[in-house]
Amino acid sequence: MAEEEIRICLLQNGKTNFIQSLKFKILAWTKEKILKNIESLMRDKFTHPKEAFDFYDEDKDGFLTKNDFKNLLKQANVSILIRGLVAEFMLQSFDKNGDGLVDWDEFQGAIAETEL
Ligand SMILES: [Ca+2]
Ligand SMILES: [Ca+2]
Repeated sequence: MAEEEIRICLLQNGKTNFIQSLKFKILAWTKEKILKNIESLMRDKFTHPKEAFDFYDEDKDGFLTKNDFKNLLKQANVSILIRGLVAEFMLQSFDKNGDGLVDWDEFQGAIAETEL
């Protein structure tokens, strides 16, 4: 899904439906494109996923936050228009114990699932 389609989606839907619909489109789009962008980012920049994890864990407390994911998405060239929603989605899908943070085990597990 192209950014243009997201904009059209924004225009076509009323305010009530729009977040829901946008989220749905992003879910479909995420797996296709964003993960590919992240995959190439990881390949270009890091030799091991742990390196990536440590890099984005800016305060080195062993957890990634929503902001850390936003930084990652920024470097993966994800548009600022959808970065917040995608970061939220990534956080929710990576965070297995629901504490709102992603630790190394959760990160590693999510990466294994997506075959990055
Ligand atoms: Ca941290
Ligand atoms: Ca967690």
